[in-house]
Amino acid sequence: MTARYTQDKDIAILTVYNPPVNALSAAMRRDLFNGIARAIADPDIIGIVIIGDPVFIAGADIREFGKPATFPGLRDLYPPMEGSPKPIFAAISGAALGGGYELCLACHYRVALASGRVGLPEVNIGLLPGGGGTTRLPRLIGAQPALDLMLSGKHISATQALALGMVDKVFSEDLLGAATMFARERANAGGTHPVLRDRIDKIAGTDPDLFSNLRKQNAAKWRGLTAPGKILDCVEATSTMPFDQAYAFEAEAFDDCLASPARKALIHVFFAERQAAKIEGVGPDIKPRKISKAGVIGAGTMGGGIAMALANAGLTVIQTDVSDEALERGRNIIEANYATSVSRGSMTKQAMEVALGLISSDTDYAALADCDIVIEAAFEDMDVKQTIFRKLDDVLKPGAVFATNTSTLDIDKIATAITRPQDFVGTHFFSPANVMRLQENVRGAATSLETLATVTALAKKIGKMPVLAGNCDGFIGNRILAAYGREADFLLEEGATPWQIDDALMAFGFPMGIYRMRDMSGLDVGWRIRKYREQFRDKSTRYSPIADKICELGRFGQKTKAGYYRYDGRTPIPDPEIETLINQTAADLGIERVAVADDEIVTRILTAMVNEGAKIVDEGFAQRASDVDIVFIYGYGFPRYQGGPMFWAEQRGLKTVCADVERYFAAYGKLWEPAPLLVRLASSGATSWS
Ligand code: 3H9
Repeated sequence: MTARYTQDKDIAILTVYNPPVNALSAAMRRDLFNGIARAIADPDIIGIVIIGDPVFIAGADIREFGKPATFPGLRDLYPPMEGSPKPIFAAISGAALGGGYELCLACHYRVALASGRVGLPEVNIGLLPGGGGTTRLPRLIGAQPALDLMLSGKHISATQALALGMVDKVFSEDLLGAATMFARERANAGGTHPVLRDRIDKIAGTDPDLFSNLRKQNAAKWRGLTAPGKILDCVEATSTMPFDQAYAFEAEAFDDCLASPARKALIHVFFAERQAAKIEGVGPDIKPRKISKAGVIGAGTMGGGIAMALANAGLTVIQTDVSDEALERGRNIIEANYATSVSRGSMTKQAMEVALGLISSDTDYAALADCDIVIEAAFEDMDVKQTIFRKLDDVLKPGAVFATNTSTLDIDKIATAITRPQDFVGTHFFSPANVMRLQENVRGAATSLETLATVTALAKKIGKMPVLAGNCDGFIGNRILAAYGREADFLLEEGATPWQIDDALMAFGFPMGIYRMRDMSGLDVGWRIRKYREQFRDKSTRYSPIADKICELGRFGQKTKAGYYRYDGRTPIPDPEIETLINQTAADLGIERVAVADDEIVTRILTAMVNEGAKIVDEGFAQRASDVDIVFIYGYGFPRYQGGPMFWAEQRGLKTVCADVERYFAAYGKLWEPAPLLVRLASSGATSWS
């Protein structure tokens, strides 16, 4: 039974139970529908309380979208509730989200535990609150605040909801007892009970410009998305039409969202995010170690960002570096970064002071002795890192986690420096580490499951998205980025320009093209790495020298005011000098440059990413294809509404993608060797990676 019916004298109590989050599944809708009908029919009952614990209801069951509808749907359940002759009370503990809060709106009264939360987050999964949310919430709190909630998808606390009028009462304890008492009191008071469909006071006189202004302001932000614009349309309809007409309008708009490609992609991402944190072999028996004190080695940009991310989550942090001067420089940068956040209003002064108070520094490794984890973010050099870990091995307490932020080095080789490799792991953060949400955790040959569970839990604690990678060159993200960059560079030789490639990628939805990104992060670092790696490179494969030639001109990107583009401040300007350099390089290589279409650019780059991603999954360096999607969405700006490269491949058709890979392989050779997993799936007619 997903909605248990009990009675407290004259009050019927419906307790929902559908773990883990009380999603409104077909069974729960049916049980609620029947329970409400039973209570209405029982002459001894004067009021009905609906309660769920520890979550009220997290919304419609997302797994059911796209499947055939079953009666009663949410839109069949709510009108009879609203029309009930006996008052219905929602008693909210934990989250009342989406369809869960819409159920509350169809009740006559809403009460909550102080720890409760409410919200209409459908926009995050490409939908709109289609169970009456867009028609009833504006009637309760007005169009502007309702839009604020529905367009942001944010959850708010019970106290904030009380202030907005979204709940009628907040209790600090014994929700069931308090709600039942409140229900009895209101039911006995007689008279009519408030029904939102009848209210117009909050929507009367809504400024019609509100909608057109929001549409204009957000046009760029909402590119590729259906839901935000439809939410606006629905609230506009609510403000101008009778309830039933607006309710019907909402149903149609919901169906449009449901049918949109973005909805499919965003729901894929929703489940992929939750999968990413799961590690094969880590069950409830493997407990993460407690982390409350962390060390960070290196006070540079990366170390500083990591220290801030840790302190922001309330961890005590000790930073070390080779000298007091280096530590002081690092501290100044951290202070300046926090000051910027305060001046932008994204952090309070008080929160800044707390965070700064948690970060201390010391040049002596002995200060790290009782740290629960130490994250090394020093120079990318094997000897430097091994020396650091050797010293840490001498001082760190038993059970401490040794983590490296390396993005390019073999973590098993680094781990040979310590005597407890089971405690060693990669934690690859992305710059700026206090902002970017990806944390690629890298498993070494000896890393224990407990260590992996610990860094996964740490990522969640500090608000990062953990993804487990294996120890291959570039791990998941940079290995695929290399394939992406490689094909972009070849396209330059074959006829494209940096600005054409950037514009094509941005039209696909990337916030920035690859060349603007390279210019922004600086070209010299990659150049240095390429020079070091030249000794290991397979000389029989194609190599584009364009990036090296640009660096040889002293053009290192934005910081030298010239890279692939030249810069006026931070504005990139296409540079004929670079076009000449590209033309000359192509001529030297004997390549005849011809026009390349924008969609061929996007297809070739994404196909290269997918082929590499499939190899990574097949070789066991990623646990699942959807992890690759999460890495690219969280670490590299892949548009969320496109679902990630592996999802893109599923939508395009694995067979088509495989045929493209084979076509490129025939044309360009070795670097396009088809991924065996892709070939296997395409030839078996599979439509998905799993
Ligand atoms: C909607 O309501 C449409 C209506 O307006 C109109 C209809 C006509 N369904 O996040 P967690 C699973 S749209 C199915 O790790 P937490 C989740 O996949 C809905 N499953 O826990 C995971 O499964 P697994 C609008 C769901 O404590 C498990 O539950 N509502 C749903 O960190 C635990 O989830 C939303 O968008 C669902 N609705 O956070 C709310 N929700 O264990 C979506 C969760 O197999 N949910 N699961 O990996 C959330 O925001 C968070 O889950 C919540 C709990 C805050 C509730």
